[in-house]
Amino acid sequence: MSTTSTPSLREQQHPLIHQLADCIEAVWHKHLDLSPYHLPEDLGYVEGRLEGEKLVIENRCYQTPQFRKMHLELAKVGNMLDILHCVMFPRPEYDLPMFGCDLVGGRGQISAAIADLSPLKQKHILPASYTDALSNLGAANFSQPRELPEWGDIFSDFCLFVRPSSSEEETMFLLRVENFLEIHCTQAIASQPVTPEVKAQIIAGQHNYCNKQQQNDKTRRVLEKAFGEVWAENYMTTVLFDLPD
Ligand code: BLA
Repeated sequence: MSTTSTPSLREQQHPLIHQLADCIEAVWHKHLDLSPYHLPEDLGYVEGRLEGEKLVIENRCYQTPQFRKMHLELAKVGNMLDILHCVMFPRPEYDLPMFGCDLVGGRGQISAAIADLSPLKQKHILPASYTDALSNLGAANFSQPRELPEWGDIFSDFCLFVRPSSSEEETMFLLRVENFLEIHCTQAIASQPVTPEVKAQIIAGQHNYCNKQQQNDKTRRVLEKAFGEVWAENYMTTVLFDLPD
């Protein structure tokens, strides 16, 4: 394992991952006042081995007045597996959903593309301003929708979970995520702090979100195989889905 810095991983990744990583950072820089966020134990850049292949993880992390932590992670396992993972954790003083996105691919094909603005206060119910803006985007039609796992009850009705089947569908996914981020950043900078009671509800919602995401065995298995069980548990609970205080 090493913690030195390296040229950007995205240049070696699937084009959709590269484009989405650039897009996420561009929207963040355009709308938000970013400061650095330091990950625990210098887990910014990590190398391991999985089934004889090199696993590289590159993290970028920021915070803003509205967001406690905005995490963009790129990972690559040899030529077998390419991953983009992104989560924006709102500060619990603001009634904002959780933006989450995961792209998983290998050998030139993205097998899982998921993006959502997930409600925290009430199951399946987003703030009305979000429902309005997201409804205005119209329906997203993909030829290969995918079934959410059991723990996926945290996601909203606007959740997109597909296997993109052509470059047109890859572009559609990219544009959709850009729309989600534009809506989210615009709403976030206009939002006002909530009462302590609502804040407590939001904290409970973030705990539930993180607990459910920690049940993703597919993520856990990749990390366990490369770094061992203890490291994977630590990484999933302190870097990927840490709970707010
Ligand atoms: C699926 N995530 C997966 C898969 C792998 C990973 C290998 C299976 C792909 C497939 O079924 O085609 C692996 N994802 C990783 C790893 C990391 C990662 C190793 O992020 C990190 C280093 N996951 C998230 C976020 C969301 C998410 C933020 O991290 C959603 C907002 C969702 N990933 C998600 C879902 C699945 C998935 C719903 C499908 C799970 C299933 O079908 O059981």
